[in-house]
Amino acid sequence: MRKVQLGASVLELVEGDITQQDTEAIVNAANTSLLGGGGVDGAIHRAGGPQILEECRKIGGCPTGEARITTGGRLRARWVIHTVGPVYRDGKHGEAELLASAYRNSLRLASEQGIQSLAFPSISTGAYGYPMADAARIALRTAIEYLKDHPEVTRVRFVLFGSAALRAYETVLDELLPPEGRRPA
Ligand code: AR6
Repeated sequence: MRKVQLGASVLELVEGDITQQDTEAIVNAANTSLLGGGGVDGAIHRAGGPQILEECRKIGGCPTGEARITTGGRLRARWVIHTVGPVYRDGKHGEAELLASAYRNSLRLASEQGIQSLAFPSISTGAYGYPMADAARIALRTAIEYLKDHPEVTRVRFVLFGSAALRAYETVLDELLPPEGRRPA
């Protein structure tokens, strides 16, 4: 668990289940069809109920690196931001830029919709095979950069599945923002 203050905003790392978060929005690690799948995607549709899928059908898909929004159905979160991370091949097929875009476009959508708090899973690090430490670096760097210029987003939480994932994100955060000189939230 880590909590750091970045200007007017808070960045949090927690271990847990994305479907249980009380942020205004949660982010789904979807695929380009937006029609559901396993992992985070399956868990969100199961917990949120059929309304989310119905809205996704109307949207009609989402290219890799972009993001779309639906309501949260029965979830605690009012909104679900669906984004599509890259399938990891060898790191030489634009994966890093696409993963950064997935985070950035999700954050932009939150700003546009007046959503102040959102929770991300670790996009692309399950079925899509992105190495955890590399993905954590991109996720955290992109969120920190965004929050510098966007005080309207007051809370970004990364919800990591399992203690190994949490540790990977904590290690990267400590590299990017060394604890000495950091302002505790
Ligand atoms: N809460 C938080 N994190 C979770 C949860 C959960 N409930 N369940 C799994 N994780 P994945 P991807 C972690 O596979 O790699 C789907 O079929 C998991 O340990 O959900 O972007 C979609 O439809 C991993 O670290 O997403 C796509 O086809 C991370 O979340 C494809 O998988 C992401 O794992 C997307 O693959």
